[in-house]
Amino acid sequence: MTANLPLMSGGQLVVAALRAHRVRMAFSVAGESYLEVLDALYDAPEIHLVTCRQEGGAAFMAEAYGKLTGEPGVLLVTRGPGACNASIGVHTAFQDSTPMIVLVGQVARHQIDREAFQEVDFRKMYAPLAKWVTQIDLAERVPELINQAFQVATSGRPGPVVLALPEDMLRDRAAAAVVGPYHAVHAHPGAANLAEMRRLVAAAERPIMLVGGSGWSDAAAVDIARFAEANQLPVCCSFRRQDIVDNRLASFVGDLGTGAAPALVARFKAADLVLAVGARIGEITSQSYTLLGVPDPGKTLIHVHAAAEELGRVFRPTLAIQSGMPEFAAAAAALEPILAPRWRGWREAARAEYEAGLAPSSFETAPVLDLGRVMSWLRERLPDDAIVTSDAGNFSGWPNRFLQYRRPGRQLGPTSGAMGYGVPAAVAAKLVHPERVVVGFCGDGGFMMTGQELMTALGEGVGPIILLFNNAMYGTIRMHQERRFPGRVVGTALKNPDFAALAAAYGGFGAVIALTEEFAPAFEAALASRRAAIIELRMDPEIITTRTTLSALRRQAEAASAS
Ligand SMILES: Cc1ncc(C[n+]2csc(CCOP(=O)(O)OP(=O)(O)O)c2C)c(N)n1
Ligand SMILES: [Mg+2]
Repeated sequence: MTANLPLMSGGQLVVAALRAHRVRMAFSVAGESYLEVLDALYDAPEIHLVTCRQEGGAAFMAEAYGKLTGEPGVLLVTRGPGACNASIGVHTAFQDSTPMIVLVGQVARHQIDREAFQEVDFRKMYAPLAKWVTQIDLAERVPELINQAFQVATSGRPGPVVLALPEDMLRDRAAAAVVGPYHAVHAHPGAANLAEMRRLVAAAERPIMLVGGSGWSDAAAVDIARFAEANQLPVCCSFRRQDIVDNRLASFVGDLGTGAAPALVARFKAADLVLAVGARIGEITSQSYTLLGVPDPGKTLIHVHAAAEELGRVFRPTLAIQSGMPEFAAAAAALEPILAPRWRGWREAARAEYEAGLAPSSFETAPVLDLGRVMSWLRERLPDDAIVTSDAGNFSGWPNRFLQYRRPGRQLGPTSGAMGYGVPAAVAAKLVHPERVVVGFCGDGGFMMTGQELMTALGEGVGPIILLFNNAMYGTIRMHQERRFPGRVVGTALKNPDFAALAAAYGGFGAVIALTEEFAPAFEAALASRRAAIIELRMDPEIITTRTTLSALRRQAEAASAS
């Protein structure tokens, strides 16, 4: 079978397999452990190799690539140190159900288990962080195992797959047939499932849909919205999955993230039926498992998920449907709508609450930089296909509450809550779609974790715009401190560099704004510069969330401890 095949090195076989699986872009920090792969990439100009500055940033870029395109993000890193740095992005891909392929250099096979230079047993290290980990010990098995990696990463519930590549295996030569491209495998909903779902929904008084998770194509997003609209069902979305249903539709009623609107939380609790599609209904979305009982949800739960293992894992559903999102959404859109549903008023009230929440909250002292007004301006200004990325932190409440997401625009945020995501994700998004507006939201804390990847954007000639919310603190943790230990601030205050000067030092565009009316011109100038940009928003540090202040939290905590 291999008689007519050319002899190739293990490294060449790796790159041939990536080509066969139609990989167009890969993110890397170089290492001597995988020189053969790098050298083979020299001869594969159709794979755009992005040279990053730290593996954590590179891994976030690969994760964001996977989230954005639905195709696995490919990451190349060196053994111990590279793999350790990369682990935050692998964990994020795991929690966020994002397809990803991680190629890690490894020590030579005959040195394994001596604790050779930078040696790590990746099967052990990545066991709880990845969907699958293996080591390719024979060059002739490279095509087989890379094919398996792509299948596993993309099928069912997507996730990261780690492949360790011993350096001497990469030098071995073998003749092996390269296979590809992969075909992701997803279940379809059965006719009986759909009929039962329709029957349960029709019997409800106060139903609510929850959409979330990964695997949503633009077409699936359109289909699920069509189903919701046809049946007048209110739809909310899970944490950082706000781009599945067009937020401007009458069906959309808000998001169940960290800053979920209290009215939506109350409404979800009052619902008698939940139709959860794609969401795992994790800790954040379920508001620390308070929205549904565990394991008995206490109401009718129809749970649709791509992975059989997720169904009945935490909540025991009335009806479980294993299905991919496009497959389910198309089938749901084709169902006969439920006519004159009883819940029309319920849906309208939920929508009215969501719309009321778009009006900025008022604070005791009106801030000179009114972030609610800034976000309202941005909501109107951003094109339909804009890509918004987000880091983790309290500042993310501003875009989450006030922007309106829709396809083909996207929201790319770490449901893992990993700080450092915002900049690398914006760089990756701009590399994939250089023609689109890409805006990355970061706090001052998160920015300083991976902000150097802005240089990667400048090196590549692409210009994401970073909105840096500077409150000179790890604000989220300060908020928790004020609630639990009022007035006792420790470990959360930050001294920061001059961010606009930092942007300029990289060769990018930098601006600082302190007043509401300065934002629009700064944003337009950043766009016009076409360079990677930082717009620092000098926040009033008192304003700790979109709804409350630090002093108010402290007063509440002190009053609670006094009573
Ligand atoms: C990598 C990582 N480290 C630590 C945390 C814990 N953490 C969550 S939010 C936060 C502070 C975020 O600060 P900043 O980026 O300035 O945003 P802010 O909350 O001030 O808006 C921290 C330390 C985390 N989520 N991720
Ligand atoms: Mg901060």
